[in-house]
Amino acid sequence: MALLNILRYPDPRLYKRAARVAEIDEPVRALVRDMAETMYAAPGVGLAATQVDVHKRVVVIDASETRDQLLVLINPEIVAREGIQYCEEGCLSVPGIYEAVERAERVTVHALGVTGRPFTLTAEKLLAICIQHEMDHLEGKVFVDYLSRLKQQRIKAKLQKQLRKTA
Ligand code: GNR
Ligand code: NI
Repeated sequence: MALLNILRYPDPRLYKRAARVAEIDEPVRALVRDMAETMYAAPGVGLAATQVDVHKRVVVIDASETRDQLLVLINPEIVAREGIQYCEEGCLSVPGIYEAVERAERVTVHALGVTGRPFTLTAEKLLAICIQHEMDHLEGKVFVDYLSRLKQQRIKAKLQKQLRKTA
């Protein structure tokens, strides 16, 4: 097991589109294990492979309060969306920034689990938000991209300042 390095906004690698997983082999299973470990350690509610510079359609999520409900989504597709909700979102790639984003209230997602078994899940509340947030990462999209250009500039400046302090 290993903790993976999480890319930080505005790293250009966060803008790469992830490719579908052709086969769930041992390297993919190892990636899932390392991503789960990295998400729990962060701690975060979800993590997309894009954030650890692996451009494959792999997501891990745990939106439970007890942190024992790991959800693995490989090649996820949203097949239905309904309603609107707003949430103050954060992102492990954009540390310390929280901004309201509009999302669908309910989504139905079709994906493969880590064993390769296909499943369909309908989610709402935080889980629905997280599924949409992680699937955006796979498309090379970060929640900051939904904000005004002024806010995007301010966030970039703030993160650059943080980076200089820790360098
Ligand atoms: O840990 C996370 N919390 C969170 C809170 C509100 C909306 C979305 C998220 S996802 C985020 C982890 C992350 O960056 N996943 O890509
Ligand atoms: Ni994120």
